[in-house]
Amino acid sequence: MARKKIALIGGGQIGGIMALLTAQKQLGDVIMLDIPDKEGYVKGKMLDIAESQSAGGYDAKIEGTSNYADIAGADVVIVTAGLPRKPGMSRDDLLDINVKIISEVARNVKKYCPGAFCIIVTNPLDSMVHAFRKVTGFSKNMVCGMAGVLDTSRFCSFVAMELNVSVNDVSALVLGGHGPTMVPLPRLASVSGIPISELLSAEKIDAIVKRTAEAGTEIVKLLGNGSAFFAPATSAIYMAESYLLNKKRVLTAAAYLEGEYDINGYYLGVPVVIGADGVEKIIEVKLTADETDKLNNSLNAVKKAVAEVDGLI
Ligand code: A3D
Repeated sequence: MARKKIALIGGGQIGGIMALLTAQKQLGDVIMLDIPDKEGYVKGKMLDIAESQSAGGYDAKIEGTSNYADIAGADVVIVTAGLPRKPGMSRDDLLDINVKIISEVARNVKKYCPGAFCIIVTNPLDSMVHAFRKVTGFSKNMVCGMAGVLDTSRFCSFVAMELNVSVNDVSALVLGGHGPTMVPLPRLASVSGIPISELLSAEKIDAIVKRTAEAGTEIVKLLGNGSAFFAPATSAIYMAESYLLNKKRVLTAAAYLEGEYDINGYYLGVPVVIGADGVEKIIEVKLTADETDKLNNSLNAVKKAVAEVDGLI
């Protein structure tokens, strides 16, 4: 059986970690693509990972390129091509430049790997997924965005840190667009089945909700240059793994809504099942009136960005 092929478009911080994780998890062969100016850089980066394999005990073909023909036939495409934030920037400040990059990437993915499951990571996330699908015309189950896995993972980490318990016992759900309007749902968060409201005060929970919504900005400030990459890379590979191994994990992704949550024609973070058919199902959680208001507020922010994108492509 031929090994699966994973194409990573964008060979920067997130791309590098994703390549290493893909190799270590033995998900398939990796081809990393970046712009011609960075061809040597990505070739070197991938050769470095290839040379780690004997010592690391994993085995795959790992290569860098700037030639789109080399991604032909990829089973999964993960896109991080574009600019990351600098301190003081919002994700929406990246829209003008990143929409051009995403459009070019989308045209090439459509040409060379029309059957791929595509996970977009480039910010501003929800509108970039919209742009990618608009240009490719791929079916909605094969195009989604990574943000909810990361936002949920951050929420779970903060709960675990506060309670001094294993993060593996914390379960949570964060909906909405990937930005300050995201909607963590503390009502549904638990530690081994125990609602967090039984373990933490309302003030503490409120602080965790706020920290989650600002978690990306917290890292941007601390790093001083660029944005988070370990957790985003891990989150995107979590999604790719669920597709490649038909795991049917229930996770939050930016998925295309056609009536679910009373939303039509937009990508937004909602719980989905990812398996061999891509986004196989969107799960509709019954929300309270307050949660619905917050989700609609988040949708309005996404709508604004999507309108801008539609004016540009
Ligand atoms: P960075 O390390 O700068 O890597 C981006 C790479 O994209 C660079 O190597 C560029 O050369 C490359 N690139 C630029 N233009 C093109 C092009 N036309 N074709 C191919 N490659 C190109 O950034 P990063 O890896 O830290 O972040 C990548 C993106 O992910 C940024 O837009 C971030 O804002 C975004 N991001 C999203 C999340 C989410 O949760 C959604 C989290 C963190 C970062």
